[in-house]
Amino acid sequence: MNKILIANRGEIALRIMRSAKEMGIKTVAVFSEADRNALHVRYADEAVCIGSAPSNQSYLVGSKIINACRLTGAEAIHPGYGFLSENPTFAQEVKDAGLILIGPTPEAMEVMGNKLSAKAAAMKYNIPMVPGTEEAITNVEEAKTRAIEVGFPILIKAAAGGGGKGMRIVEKVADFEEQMQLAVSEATSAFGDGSVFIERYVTSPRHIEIQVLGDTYGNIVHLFERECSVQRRHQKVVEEAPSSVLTPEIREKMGKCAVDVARSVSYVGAGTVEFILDENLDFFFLEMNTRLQVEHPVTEMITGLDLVKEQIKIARGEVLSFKQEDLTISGHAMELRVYAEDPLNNFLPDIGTLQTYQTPKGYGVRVDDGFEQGMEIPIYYDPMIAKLITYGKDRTEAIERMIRAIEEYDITGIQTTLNFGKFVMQHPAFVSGKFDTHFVGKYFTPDSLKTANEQEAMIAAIAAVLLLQNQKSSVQQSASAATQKSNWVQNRRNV
Ligand code: MV4
Repeated sequence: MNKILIANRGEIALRIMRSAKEMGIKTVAVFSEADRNALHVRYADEAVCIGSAPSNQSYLVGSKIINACRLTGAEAIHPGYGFLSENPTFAQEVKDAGLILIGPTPEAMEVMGNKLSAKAAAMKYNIPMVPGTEEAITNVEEAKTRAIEVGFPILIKAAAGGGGKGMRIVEKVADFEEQMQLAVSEATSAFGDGSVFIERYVTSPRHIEIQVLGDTYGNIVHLFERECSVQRRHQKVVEEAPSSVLTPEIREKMGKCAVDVARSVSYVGAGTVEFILDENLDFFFLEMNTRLQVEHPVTEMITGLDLVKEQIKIARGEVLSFKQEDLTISGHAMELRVYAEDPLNNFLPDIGTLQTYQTPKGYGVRVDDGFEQGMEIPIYYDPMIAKLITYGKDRTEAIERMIRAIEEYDITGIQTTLNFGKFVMQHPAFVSGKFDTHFVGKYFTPDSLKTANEQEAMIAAIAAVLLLQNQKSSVQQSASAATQKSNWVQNRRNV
């Protein structure tokens, strides 16, 4: 493999190119007209424009990407995450064109792309699953009977859905019919497939996922878990590895289950098996994501592996160079997704120019981003600006380092979720490790950010007064120090 094309943009395109470069592999970028000056275009050895800004005219058009391979002689495609990464039709087209997709087979994507077929495949291995229906239900009366058997509250899920799309919680029998009809029509319009099924609703779960790697010889290992419970409307905000609640025993059991789920579709490449964990620490398989995930860096930090390199080696037909027993967890990693969104305004995307953009540096800090100072955040794509990742000897150090890194990060021109991230890192529930998927809804209001800012301002004011009292001989000087201090607080407000 001498040259690969990266069918993506932003931070993940750069992330992939960096590993390819270290392996001596040439890279080809594709870009839309909105990304002409983007960093991933400059970083690549070659770049091909594949269309106008909207992704359905560029990054989502498989034929344009395959043509760009022909044009440049790239032999393989890395799809990153999002866009075409989990599209079995594209995976098949790549194969048919005589190219290599750095990822799983179209068949594995197809099975795992539907929650019901994913559960059916996993069933062969006795994987724990939430009680519910094993097939799509269409008859409302029959569905209601099953719901009563399963027990309320229940969750109606769209088979074709994913990442929380097309889910409906039903608290009591009386609401069932209406909710089911809504779920079916929602699923039909969103996915062109109205199939829905029922599960008992686990009310306060933690969202824990296991990273797996499989080679083309049937060797499959897991790379431990990532805790992703801090999310807002199914958008993950903070991820960490390892999870603070898993015991070594549960970790081993969950890891084995994840490997079995992967085995059920002869999984090749990097994938993620998603579980929920209830208050009794019982876990249940939910779905499998057949791509490299956004939050993969936390796994890299605690295992010392480069997941992109592993993906490329697997695609080249190499045997995994380690066994399960060779893998251990070392230290703790945190990731904060930095979005161009305003936490004080219901997380509305905030577009504009990065007037100041200075990333944090130093020991244990990693920033995966795709922008630099002076660039504009395009409106056409995901509003994620960067991933701020910290690593420490333990969870406390990773958190302390994250707070330090957030304070060092300097972004002006747009509102970001950095201060929201600091709120999370300082929250007693997060610090103690006692939280679930309801963390944000339960604890966050815009006032929690204002309060933090006001407290900082108050401390600065008290410090200024003390300074004045203690330095009576140089009143003039102290007053100016107080002003400076309050300016400093002012400037920190949006950091
Ligand atoms: C669940 C669940 C509770 N019970 N299934 C969300 C993402 C998708 N992969 C599946 N998800 C969930 N499935 C059962 N049977 C809880 C979630 C869930 C969630 C649900 C509502 C609101 C926020 C959530 C955040 C994470 C997971």
